[in-house]
Amino acid sequence: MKTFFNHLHAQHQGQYEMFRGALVPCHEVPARADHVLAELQRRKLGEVCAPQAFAASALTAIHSQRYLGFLEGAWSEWVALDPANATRDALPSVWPTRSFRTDILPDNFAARMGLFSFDAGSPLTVGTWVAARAGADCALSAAQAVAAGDRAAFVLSRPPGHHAGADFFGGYCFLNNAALAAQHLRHQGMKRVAVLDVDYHHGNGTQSIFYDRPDVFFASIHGDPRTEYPFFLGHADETGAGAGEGANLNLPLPRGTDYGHWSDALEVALAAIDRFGADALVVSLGVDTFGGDPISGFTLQSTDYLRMGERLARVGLPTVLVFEGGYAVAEVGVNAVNVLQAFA
Ligand code: OKP
Ligand code: ZN
Repeated sequence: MKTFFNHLHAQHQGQYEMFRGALVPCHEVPARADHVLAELQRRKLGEVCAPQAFAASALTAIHSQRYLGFLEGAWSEWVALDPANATRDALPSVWPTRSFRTDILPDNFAARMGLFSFDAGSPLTVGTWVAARAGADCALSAAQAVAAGDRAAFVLSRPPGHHAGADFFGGYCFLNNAALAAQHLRHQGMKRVAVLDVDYHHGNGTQSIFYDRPDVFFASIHGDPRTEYPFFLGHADETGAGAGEGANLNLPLPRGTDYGHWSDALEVALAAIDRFGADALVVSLGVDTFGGDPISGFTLQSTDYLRMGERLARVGLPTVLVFEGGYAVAEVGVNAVNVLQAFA
């Protein structure tokens, strides 16, 4: 299995995120991807490939033009406000909630940060655009390889993507790599694509992007949003809208869930994907379901990721696996690569 990787991921290096009234060090750090890469190389699993450079049209297939324009220019705007900002991360602090207008783009930079985001935990830094753009190229390149006949490909990118919507960032995510891969598979002729999100957190961005579409099925197994981030989406009664009715499946589980119960939900998701009749599969592969994860609540063990990979391979579909969460930094390489090794 090829891995698509670009060292530019490390250009996105947030310093702090807002947590309980304080700025605390970021969980989403460059070392995460470096550990996965090192473990892949240690086990000599497949070839590590640089991505192709895709045109902007591949991004506008998923994200709005005004959001992409904002993201690309955000750092220069931030520094133009005050040269001292060059040493600080940009974080939003004001949002247009219910009753506010989002159709008029404010001139004020802080206002636009809020318009295009949903939390204060996702710092925008000098290298955010470059890293996210290179990550998107990794996702598109993996989809390209799979559309051309590869059995599977792995996207080793950061920042992660599944919380990012058509026109917003949040949850450490800026460009939705899984959605870009799914859309590219569609563009390359796959008629029906399923996205399976196994990250601990509900993939609200991916769900919202495909919610009214009948050609992309979204299934997610995650911590119950009543108690877990991102809180405001991911309930079991969200089944799709309009032409997409029936093409969305959420399987929220309580904190403390172990692999035995988690894998029961996986069987439910895979049966639904089978009924949908997908031609290809995109897996949002977060390994923050690990018992040692510092921000999550399931109790999967490292060997469970071998069982997960083996089961995903048995689906038998051409598959793009996209790296998402996983914040137990010392274990993230072993856990992610266990999935890949068992899959292969
Ligand atoms: C991103 B991905 C923890 C607050 C939660 C956001 C979590 C984003 C997870 N102190 N912050 O789904 O792994
Ligand atoms: Zn997560």
